[in-house]
Amino acid sequence: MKRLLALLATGASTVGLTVLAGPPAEAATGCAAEYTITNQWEGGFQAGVKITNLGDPVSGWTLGFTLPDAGQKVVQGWNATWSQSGSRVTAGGADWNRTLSTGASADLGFVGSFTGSNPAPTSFTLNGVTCTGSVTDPPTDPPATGTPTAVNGQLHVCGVHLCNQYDRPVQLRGMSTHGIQWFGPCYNDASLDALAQDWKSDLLRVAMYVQEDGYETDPAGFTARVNSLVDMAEARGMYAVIDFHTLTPGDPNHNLDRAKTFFSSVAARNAHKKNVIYEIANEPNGVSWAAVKSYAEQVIPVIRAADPDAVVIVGTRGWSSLGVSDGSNESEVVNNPVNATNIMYAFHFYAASHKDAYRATVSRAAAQLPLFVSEFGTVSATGGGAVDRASSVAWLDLLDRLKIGYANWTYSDADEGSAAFRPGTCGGTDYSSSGVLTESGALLKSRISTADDFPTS
Ligand code: IDC
Repeated sequence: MKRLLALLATGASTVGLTVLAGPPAEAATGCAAEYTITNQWEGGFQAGVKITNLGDPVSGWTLGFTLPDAGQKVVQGWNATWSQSGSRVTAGGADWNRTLSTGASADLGFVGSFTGSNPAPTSFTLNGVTCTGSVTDPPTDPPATGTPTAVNGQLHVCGVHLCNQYDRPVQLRGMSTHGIQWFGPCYNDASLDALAQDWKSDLLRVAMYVQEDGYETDPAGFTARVNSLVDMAEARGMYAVIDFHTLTPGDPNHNLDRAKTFFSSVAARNAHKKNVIYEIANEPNGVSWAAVKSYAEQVIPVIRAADPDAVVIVGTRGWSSLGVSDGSNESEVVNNPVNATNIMYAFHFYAASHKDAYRATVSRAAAQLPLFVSEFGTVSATGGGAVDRASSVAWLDLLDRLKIGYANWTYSDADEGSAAFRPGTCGGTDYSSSGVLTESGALLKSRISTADDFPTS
């Protein structure tokens, strides 16, 4: 699948539909549609449609458009219920995107076939009203002074929150890479531009696996790659979470020497930067909290010696569940915290697997411990399966309310439900159009790209 799409990823074109007249003054209806061909190959193509509601809020919608050539057919679509009758295509809003407030957008996509030519669709309608609106050009890039790092500067922990240079709590919202040993091609200038500018992401988490063909196979090479991603995030005003992605084996002490070597190097190299956060152990598992704490108390001083003021995130027992996935809870940390300052504790969840009991834990623990959700998925803990929309939204609402920062697994085109991009995306150059997003990607982009409200005094 991946290879096929990569081969076919040529000839992308964009057709923005902009029509002159607005809706009649008395009618509170209106819409704009943007159509993008993401990939095209002999007889087939993949396209995205972004619809924007320019009228009053709607609680349900049907998009219509006409495929001008008789040979054009929608084969399979996503993020809506698709059908075609003759040349007219209809897409009905799905459960999760059928409510559109004024100015809100939905990203849909489909794979189509064609026999002759493949012209852009015409006659877009939303709930029967012709889409005559034009979406104002995307806002110009925020000035350098307005990026997340420019506004917030060096971060530190204050009470249970992450605070900015004005000593005020901030919530950072962003994305995690997949394993950089596998998905290196996904992290380049174009994809990080999209992350910073289109997604308005505050952070990039750099997941450097230690095992599974990761760091242990080439320490110098992986250290260099991490540093270059830190620089790329910095250049775009994003924070970088350097994730020492221990997973199997679950005892971080197995990698203690490697951690000391790695962190002494990256901390010295990046000490003068303001955008770096260190995450010292992704997901301890099959190991006691005491063992994790002992590991943390040996690795943190190594970081502090080189980079005294950076925030450090400590993984927790039971795959960073604060112990819950091992039958425990946050009290083991509250009663026996890591002996260090300026640290946060990791909490990870996968929305289809971890629900109310885990949310209750976070609600309780957030009053006592500085928490950072350095990884979560919208799907099951396998990283695959369907997006659990209701649980994901409940989680994101909770994190927003508690001002807990997060990074979503993954900003990649892995062939699994947690990936933000459709397979094959990283073989091309388009990371921005609707057509490249998965359901999970569309959800996260819509959540992360809303305006930040970083306090500046
Ligand atoms: C998964 C990837 C999958 C890969 C596997 C390898 O999604 O493609 O084959 O790792 O170990 C985690 C881990 C994270 C997992 C993810 C999904 O931090 O490495 O990624 N997950 O299983 N914790 C809970 C879920």
